[in-house]
Amino acid sequence: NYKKPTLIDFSRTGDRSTGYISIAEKEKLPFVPKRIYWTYFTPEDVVRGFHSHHNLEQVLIAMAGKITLNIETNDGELFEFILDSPDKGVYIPKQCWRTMKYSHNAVQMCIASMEYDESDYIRDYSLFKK
Ligand code: T46
Repeated sequence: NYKKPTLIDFSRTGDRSTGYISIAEKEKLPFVPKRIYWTYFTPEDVVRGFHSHHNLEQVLIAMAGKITLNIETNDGELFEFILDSPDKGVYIPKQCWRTMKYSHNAVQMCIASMEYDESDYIRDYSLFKK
């Protein structure tokens, strides 16, 4: 049951005078989280990612700044997402090649469906294409 990358709208509560809150409740997430990690201070000339996952599913959120996320699915479909609002996330299904670029102030939070397992990574693009 193959799924497509999709934008998730977490929505926000509040207003400019009080500030905002967004919540990742289970109704909004396509899986039950097992791990959360975050990346930050990525230089603007660095591209991260360059891998796919056998089984891992994730949701990426730009908690601050801007992330440009490019995804190639396992049937060759290409997606680009600009994440620049902390009330939005992108669901990345399993078996998608991804690259990410960041603004200097970007803080990326990743909600992951599995614990870290290096053997779940496909880091060779030619193997991903097979
Ligand atoms: C992904 C994108 C969006 C760990 O030891 N534990 C962890 O949970 C993670 C995520 C990473 N690591 C180690 C593995 C590497 O030695 O941290 C180092 C950097 O990881 P990587 O080169 O995979 O970093 P990114 O930013 O290219 O990819 C990460 C995730 O690994 C990946 O699953 O989809 O963020």
